[in-house]
Amino acid sequence: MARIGQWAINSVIFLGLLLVVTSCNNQPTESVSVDAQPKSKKAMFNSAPDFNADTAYLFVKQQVDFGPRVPGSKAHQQCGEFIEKKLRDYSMEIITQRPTLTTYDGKQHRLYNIIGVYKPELQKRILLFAHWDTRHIADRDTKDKDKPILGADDGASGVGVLLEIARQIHLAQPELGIDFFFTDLEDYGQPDDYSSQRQENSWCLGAQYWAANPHVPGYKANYGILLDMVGAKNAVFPREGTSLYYAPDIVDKVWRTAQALGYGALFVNDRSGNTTDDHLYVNRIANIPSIDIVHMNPMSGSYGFYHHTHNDNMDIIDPTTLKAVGQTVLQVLFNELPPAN
Ligand code: AHN
Ligand code: ZN
Repeated sequence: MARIGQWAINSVIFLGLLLVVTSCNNQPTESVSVDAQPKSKKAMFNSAPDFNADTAYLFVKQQVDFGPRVPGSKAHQQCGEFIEKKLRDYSMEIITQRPTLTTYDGKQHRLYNIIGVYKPELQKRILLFAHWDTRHIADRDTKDKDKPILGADDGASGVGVLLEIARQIHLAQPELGIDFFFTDLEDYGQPDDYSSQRQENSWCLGAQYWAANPHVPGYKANYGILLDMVGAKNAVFPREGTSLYYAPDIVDKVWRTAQALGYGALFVNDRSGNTTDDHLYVNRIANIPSIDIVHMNPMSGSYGFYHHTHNDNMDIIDPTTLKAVGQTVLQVLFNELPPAN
């Protein structure tokens, strides 16, 4: 009896609340017209720090100055130490992964994955990643096809943007978990004209390893954002197919943010085909919904003219592009914080 009595009281309270809620909603003309008004940037966004494109550009140049960062080379080792040093400067916890892996050509390479962890104690986490190794051959060039490329865009640009974001995060100290993952052995994939049997999974070895062996057992992030070739002059970033398949809402969030910031000329609504990039394995193996901001021609489906050629040097890097990408990602991060009104 007492139970039923309590139930009746609860029901009355519940119905009462329902009435209050309904009656609040029953002032449609006013509330709808307020909601329908275009939201200003201030209303939509928390304030985010100003991404410094000159610093990001310097970080790109500093990597390129080491020379091609081909796994196993001295420049590769030096660049890995450079990334670790920066993360240490920004007080990140650093974890490296260094198993020996076999590439498509039968060679053994010691992987050098680098993860910088910001606020490891927080549950809510965003994963930011970019590959830092550069391709061992210029297989899309017409000359010196067997020589390694500088990878100013394909490698250094994504890392440069992430390091500048890490610097800004260290300065602003937002209450949000962020993992900066610098993947290795992304670009040592099998060339198109390679004689032996086609190996679909010969690319992205560092990301594949991490996805199966995360730096923290049972690691989870709310979502991931991959940056690949984010520094070229006149870059365009279509909504990429693999990203749309696994994480359409994240694509939407990031592209809308970019467009609201005024970067709609770069972050276009056109879709591209599916790319095999580090995010594929983070989605498929680690089950973390992840997107790729990657410079591709949405019509032809091809990457920039410089892709995997010796033209991928500092001449094609434009700080304007680094700014658009870096500011967008910073804004997305700060929008994850409670509104600061
Ligand atoms: C392939 O070329 C198979 N995937 C593109 C991933 C990549 C290479 N991104 C930069 N370089
Ligand atoms: Zn590449």
